[in-house]
Amino acid sequence: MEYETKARAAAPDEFDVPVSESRRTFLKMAAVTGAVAVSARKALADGDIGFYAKDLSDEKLVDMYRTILKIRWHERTQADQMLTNPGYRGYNHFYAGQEAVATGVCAALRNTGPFEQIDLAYSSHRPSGHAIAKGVDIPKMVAENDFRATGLNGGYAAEMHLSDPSVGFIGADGMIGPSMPIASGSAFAFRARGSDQVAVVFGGDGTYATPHFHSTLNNAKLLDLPLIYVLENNLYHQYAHYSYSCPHTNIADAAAAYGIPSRVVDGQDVVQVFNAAKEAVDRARAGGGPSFIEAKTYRYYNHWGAPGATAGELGAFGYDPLAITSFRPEREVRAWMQRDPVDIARNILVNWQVLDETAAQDMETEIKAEIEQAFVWASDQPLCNPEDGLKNVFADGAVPARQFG
Ligand SMILES: Cc1ncc(C[n+]2csc(CCOP(=O)(O)OP(=O)(O)O)c2C)c(N)n1
Ligand SMILES: [Mg+2]
Repeated sequence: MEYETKARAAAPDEFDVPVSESRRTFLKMAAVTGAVAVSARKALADGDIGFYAKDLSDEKLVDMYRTILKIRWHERTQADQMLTNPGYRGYNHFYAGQEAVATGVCAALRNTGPFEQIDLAYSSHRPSGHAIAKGVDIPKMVAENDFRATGLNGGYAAEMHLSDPSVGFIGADGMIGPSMPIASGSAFAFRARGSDQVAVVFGGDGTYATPHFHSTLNNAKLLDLPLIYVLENNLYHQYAHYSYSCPHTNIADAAAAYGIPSRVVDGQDVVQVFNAAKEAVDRARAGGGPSFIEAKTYRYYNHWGAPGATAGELGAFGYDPLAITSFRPEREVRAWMQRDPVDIARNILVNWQVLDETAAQDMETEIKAEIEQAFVWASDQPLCNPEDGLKNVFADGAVPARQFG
């Protein structure tokens, strides 16, 4: 079939893994009979986007599902801590509901190896999902978010300044916009050095209204940078619908003004996100310049923290005391929760005979326990010293001038 030839021709060695004959036959038959998962059909129907996920090994697919579960249980466990443990200092801009975006994008990146070879991800003020998907050490991240000295960044960064260069997670950013030009700086360095690395930047629908959005896209195209802008459109910035600050229904339409190819994907479906990310990564590595991906998604909690949430339950409903009014209808939250990224990923893997329901359930139980253990470990760790707060802000001594070379 046409799409299969295309996908195979474009698949580099790292993804061109042997697929068991039975699953390959199953996928072919499923595609022919139309019985393939709805998401996969939609990805094909969307145009010429490659159906790359079908070429992934079972291990890689299961790994993606596990990543989604890790992000989900990190969010839920932390929300419960915030709701029930008065001694807990941590906070978060929760990512629950958006897990398939970070997972699908980072699954298409090179996340292990020497720093000079791995791809870099720049995050936003909502970083925990991006960090987990890029491969940070979860217990250390949990400790960091609670200002513990043994945390990822010594307890001085916490949620909005998390970073872990060892896995190419360059960092969260509390400001809306600046991470885009900084990420394009990395992409520029890759080009200047002749490296095939790729820089990805995650930003929300709110970034459209910043100057950084427009200048970054313009320069990325003019310089043909290996930059992928992943715009997570979760409909709201803080408490305002994105239509208040953006004239486009699909923000991806704005990329065309800068001559950048774009895709709009269902951000609840990890397969669709992966397919789009893989296409963009291939383009960037081959010197084809930047790409823009808009993932339609939704956050289950309120903008910040856990107001409106109940311990033990997923999501926050109704009035957010930090907002002036109830900014989104409860029915909208519940409708999006019907298209849950965890359920969608599990159903695809079960449909593809990669996992059965029991194995999927066991996996979830195991990951939930792992995350709980991470919080228990972190709660025993020493706190950082407030008097050392300015350490690591300025370099010690003189810094020699350096030219690119
Ligand atoms: C330059 C700047 N202006 C305002 C803020 C306050 N602020 C924090 S998050 C946010 C909304 C971001 O919305 P969006 O980009 O859609 O991301 P989401 O929170 O939906 O993930 C704003 C305005 C900020 N952090 N930085
Ligand atoms: Mg938003």
